[in-house]
Amino acid sequence: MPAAGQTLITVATTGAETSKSDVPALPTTLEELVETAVRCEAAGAAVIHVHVRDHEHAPTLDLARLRDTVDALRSETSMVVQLSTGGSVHDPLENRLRVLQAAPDSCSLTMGTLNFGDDVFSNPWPFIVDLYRRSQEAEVVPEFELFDLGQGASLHRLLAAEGLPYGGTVHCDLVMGVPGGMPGTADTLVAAVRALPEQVTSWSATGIGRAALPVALAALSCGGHLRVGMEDTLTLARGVPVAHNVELVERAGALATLAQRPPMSAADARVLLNTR
Ligand code: KMH
Ligand code: ZN
Repeated sequence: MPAAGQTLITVATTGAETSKSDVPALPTTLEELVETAVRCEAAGAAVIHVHVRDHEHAPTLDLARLRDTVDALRSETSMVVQLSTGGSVHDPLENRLRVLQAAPDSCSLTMGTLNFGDDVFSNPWPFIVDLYRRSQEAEVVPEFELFDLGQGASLHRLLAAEGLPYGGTVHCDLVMGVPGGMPGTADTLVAAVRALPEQVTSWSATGIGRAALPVALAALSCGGHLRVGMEDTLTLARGVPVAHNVELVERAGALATLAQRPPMSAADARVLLNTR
């Protein structure tokens, strides 16, 4: 079993929102993604949250690319491979359901619709239930993404109606600071953690942009785990761009170590999340 005093670090390397032309350091090719994964695992990341890009660096849910990505990450790292089912705000729901066919270890599963900057990130209830049932059938461990307090209430409803996920553990990630979602403050984090269903066995938190550090520090103080990466944060400080995802993982690892909860290995993350 992973020691209780260890921190799961997830790296969300790429996302779907930032363009390669704006941020050339964003890993968008398979080679860049694998290089990033190897360095981030060595720096303490145990889970990789993956969005795939096409040959023009645009977000895609192409199944062959997803499969190739899962295969490459499995062969070059030991990390838990988590595919995004959120995709981009423009992806049709049916394409997002198909992500499970790429057989990742884990998938993200967002617990409600929200304004997402100037866009809408659509997650209607029937889609959530459909995706959840498919994750149970496909034996893929979901990570429940909660962008606001109401989505925590929806998780209560889902677990009560549909039972536990594949593997029997329940892991959530609080995504804080999206314009349209809950703010990235310590007060909000404490309220969100208090409102989690009793079935939750572990949780992490993510602060978008400027919320990255306050959320990481609050999460560590409350016994939570961390998600960091260029999907969520493109600067280390005002005017200091992130040159490589590993910088964010190293910073998270240093904070966790300072808090006397050093990063856990990928093997321990597999036990914590009960992935295959
Ligand atoms: N790209 C956002 C619309 C997830 O990966 O599941 C959704 C997102 C969440 O990134
Ligand atoms: Zn994502």
